[in-house]
Amino acid sequence: MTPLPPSLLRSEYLTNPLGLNSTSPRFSWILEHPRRASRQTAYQVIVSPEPSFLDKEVGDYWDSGRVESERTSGVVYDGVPLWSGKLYFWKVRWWDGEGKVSPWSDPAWFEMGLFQERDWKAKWISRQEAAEFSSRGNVTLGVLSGESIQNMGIYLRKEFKVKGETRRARIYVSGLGYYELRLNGRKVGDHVLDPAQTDYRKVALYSVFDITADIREKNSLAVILGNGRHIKAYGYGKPRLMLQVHLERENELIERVVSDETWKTSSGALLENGIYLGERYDARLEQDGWDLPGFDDSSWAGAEVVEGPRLAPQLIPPIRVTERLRPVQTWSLRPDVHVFDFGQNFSGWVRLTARGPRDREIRIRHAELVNEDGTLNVLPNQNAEATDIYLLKGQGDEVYEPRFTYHGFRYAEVSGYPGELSRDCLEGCFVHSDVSKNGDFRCSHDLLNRVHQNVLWGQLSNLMSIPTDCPQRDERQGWLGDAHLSAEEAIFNFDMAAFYGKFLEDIRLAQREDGSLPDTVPPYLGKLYPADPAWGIAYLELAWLLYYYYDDERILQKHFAGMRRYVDHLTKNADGKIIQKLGKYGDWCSPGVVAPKKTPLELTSTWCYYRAVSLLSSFADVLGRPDDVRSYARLADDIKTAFNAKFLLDDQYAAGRVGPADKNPNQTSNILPLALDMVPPEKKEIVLGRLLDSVVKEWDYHPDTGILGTRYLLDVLTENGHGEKAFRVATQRTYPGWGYMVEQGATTLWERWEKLTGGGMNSHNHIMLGSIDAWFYRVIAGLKCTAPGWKKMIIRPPLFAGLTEASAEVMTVRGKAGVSWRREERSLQLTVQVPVGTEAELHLPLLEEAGLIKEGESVIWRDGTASGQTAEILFLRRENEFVLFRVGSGFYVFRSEATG
Ligand code: RAM
Repeated sequence: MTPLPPSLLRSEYLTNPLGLNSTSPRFSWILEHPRRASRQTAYQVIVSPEPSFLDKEVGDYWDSGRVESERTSGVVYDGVPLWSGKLYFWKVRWWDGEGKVSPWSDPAWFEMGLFQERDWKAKWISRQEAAEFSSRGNVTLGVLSGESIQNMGIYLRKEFKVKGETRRARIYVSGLGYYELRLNGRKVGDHVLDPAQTDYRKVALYSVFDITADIREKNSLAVILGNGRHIKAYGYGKPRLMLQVHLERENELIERVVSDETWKTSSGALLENGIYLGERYDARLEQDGWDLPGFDDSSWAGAEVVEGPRLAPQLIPPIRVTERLRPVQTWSLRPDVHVFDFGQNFSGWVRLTARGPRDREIRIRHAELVNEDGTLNVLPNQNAEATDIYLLKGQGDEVYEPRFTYHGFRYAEVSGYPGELSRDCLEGCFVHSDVSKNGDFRCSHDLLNRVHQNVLWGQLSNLMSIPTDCPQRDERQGWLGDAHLSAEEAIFNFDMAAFYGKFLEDIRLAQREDGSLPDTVPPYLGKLYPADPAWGIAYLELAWLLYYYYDDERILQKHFAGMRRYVDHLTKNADGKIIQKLGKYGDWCSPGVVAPKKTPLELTSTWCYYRAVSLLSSFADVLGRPDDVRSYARLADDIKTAFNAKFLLDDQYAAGRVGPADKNPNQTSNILPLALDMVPPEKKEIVLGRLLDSVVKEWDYHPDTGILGTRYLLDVLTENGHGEKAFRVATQRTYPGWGYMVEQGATTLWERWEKLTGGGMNSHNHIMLGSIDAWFYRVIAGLKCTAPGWKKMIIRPPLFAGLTEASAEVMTVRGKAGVSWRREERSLQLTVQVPVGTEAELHLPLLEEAGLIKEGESVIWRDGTASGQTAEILFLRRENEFVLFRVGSGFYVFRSEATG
């Protein structure tokens, strides 16, 4: 049997990437083989700008030759230098364990970005403030204070002519804070809230669009700029644009159209825009045809050339409108005030269709909650006005969708609507970074399925080109704690490689000379240095997860120096190996409180210090730096000793250390050292016992944990033989717990365990308690990655009373890993999919001592011993009620039967 051609080819992270800037892009592919237990033993990659060369199997830019290697992801280009802006093709074939070679894959392609500074001929441009005043001076909406000028959309335009046929046309564009780009009257691409957020002092990201099909003889480029995060309050100036069009003719000559002082600028219908504020769009001020060739822009002012940051390509999935929701319920508060319930809390905006008299003003307010009388409860929005206003021009059906704002909401209140407001007039647009769905989970327990859905909605609502804490209030920042605590769950569900890769770069750019990091990245809030170690550790945790799940060593290489500087910064702040001063939030938001009352900040900070140093030591190991491995391992050991000496008192950690009255065991203080195996072996059972005292006796199977403890609670219970108890905690419907939120009508996860409807910290769409979802994949479905890049995995269906089936699927870097199991009274069926190159350890439950286990038709276990051995299914050992086998790649169907 010959291996199948590789499929799903990716260059760098993406299937069809435009604008790569790494001069050594990486290649990945997925393998399939009709035979079980297959693995790649060698590969060959060829690269050429000429597709016809690939047909002849010639890689004139790179021919890797036959490389003996199992690597199927992140293979680094090593050919002749690549050209800026050029298109390349590549393909790959592979050899299996028997030395048989596959056919070549279909070709894939990638295109380089403008990675040399001299490629950029365009200039950053904006609109002169003075002109803005004079042209808007007679608009009497009472909004022309200094701040509102900031809030006005900036309109820019430029026409150009093209002779002859264009073979290839590209636009490279960045507009800070946000832009909408139009070509010949139509929006280019489907990105919204572009570009991705960064610290604009240091870098701005550009997108690349293929516009070959849209080029005419006469063309007009039109751009609206919005504020986004590029605002004075954060130390940035007014919005600005950088744009470059490349046109390629038959004769290969490249012609450019660039942003410069010849562009024209004006204000327009977008009178106000702010992420928190919302928009005010006055359709009466639309200038017909402004985005078409031939428009008379003689009254428009010339653009002003301004300074701007360096550019880098945006390689993360763009923010898009990914789903359109219809209202599920609606009611009226007054004859012209209506509330719409979309049935789901989400991030985005409302698309409005209206027909009515000129001058009519329609207002849309957004809220996560409603009061008992049906009015909106906007308290969770805090200072975010979250109101979009549209003024009708009075010409037929008018459709309005905001551009430069977004809201976190389930309910929208519409006032001022002319005529009958039917449900068809409103659509909820779900807006977030459009990461591809990579995993799937389902089980027989409805409540857990609902929690899983809430996690998905919460996770996506908080992917806005950076991982945010919430989408509704005037915050929405890249809090590092929230980011790393939910990252493993995100990685199971979505392809996060590029997204977190970009965020790590944001973190790196935010690092100060002294190695410290801020709590939020990009550091818009400025003041948040140095981070609480439980937030700052995101730098290492995210790098670790990217390495572990995506086999991405380059991430470790790239950030090793920065991560080491962060660890050294922690060391500088340690006193006798204990970090006393850096903690600010610690085990944030445990039941009933925001700041931790039971878990000391020194404990969480020092624990993170230990964790960071241990991670750094293992990164050094991956990167082949033995001295660093040893020295950081030694340091980790010393921290552990100091940690135990300071916090392990009376057979438990930190009891009575915060409040003198609090002598009871505290969950998080005990969970954290157990999670990292820091507890001295002779004390482990006792400490675990104290944790169980709290979870079972004091809290009746509920968490008394904030975001740190929650991340590890279920895992610590499960890994120490109390999976059944963890399951009970996970399935509680009473306070505090995930099921309690569901019972209270939550459609996302909350920031607090409590149901809070007043002001203060009570977002109903936070993701920081979302780690439970990773536990669903690993424990409920029983699919666990145990070596970097899913080289190894363990499949182990749990035997929890009340759970009869579960399944999960994950698209790993090696291909699809899947498990599906179902338990009946006297049997358990388990189907397993193992990717090529992965080794799976299966834990098959024995339903009774004299049980029988079969794979397909062959018996592999009978009467207490392994039987019918095959090369594909290797018996390992028996562990209590589980029999362990090892299998290679392929699809398997097992059945465990009670025969007695
Ligand atoms: C809140 C955020 C976030 C948390 C910080 C410490 O403001 O919502 O979730 O990380 O506090």
